[in-house]
Amino acid sequence: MAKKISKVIKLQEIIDGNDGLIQVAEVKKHIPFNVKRVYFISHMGYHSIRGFHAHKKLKQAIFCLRGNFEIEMYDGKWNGSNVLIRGEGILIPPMIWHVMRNFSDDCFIGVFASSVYKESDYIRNFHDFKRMLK
Ligand code: T46
Repeated sequence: MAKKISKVIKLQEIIDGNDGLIQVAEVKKHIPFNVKRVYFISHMGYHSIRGFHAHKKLKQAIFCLRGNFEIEMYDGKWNGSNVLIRGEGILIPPMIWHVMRNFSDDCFIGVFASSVYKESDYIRNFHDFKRMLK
């Protein structure tokens, strides 16, 4: 079986009776880098595909805050897929091709990133990515 690039991590969840849910991510405890950017992804359709790229230097922690979705990662070989449900996340180190799909209708994703947005950090072509891995 392929060695997993990153294991599933869990947010701290505080279920506050009938008054709601608190989901907590702390740097060092849940996220092993300093966070420079936070963004949220929502309103996907079941057939949406996101990701489909790698980053040269960016580190990210991707959390499913509501619903569920599937993520696949490639670091020279495909490492199987992880279905993330509410409260679960995964760390994406640099130079990992990742693809996110099969989003539930209510899926809501929160991403913590180690850098501000830089298009120059993206590798969006899979053949270029495979060449750069060598
Ligand atoms: C990743 C996965 C998990 C910005 O202008 N600023 C931003 O901070 C972001 C995240 C995106 N954008 C623009 C860039 C593109 O024109 O929004 C457009 C779509 O971005 P992207 O192709 O990166 O979207 P995703 O959902 O495929 O990827 C995002 C992250 O960008 C990416 O780093 O790993 O989520």
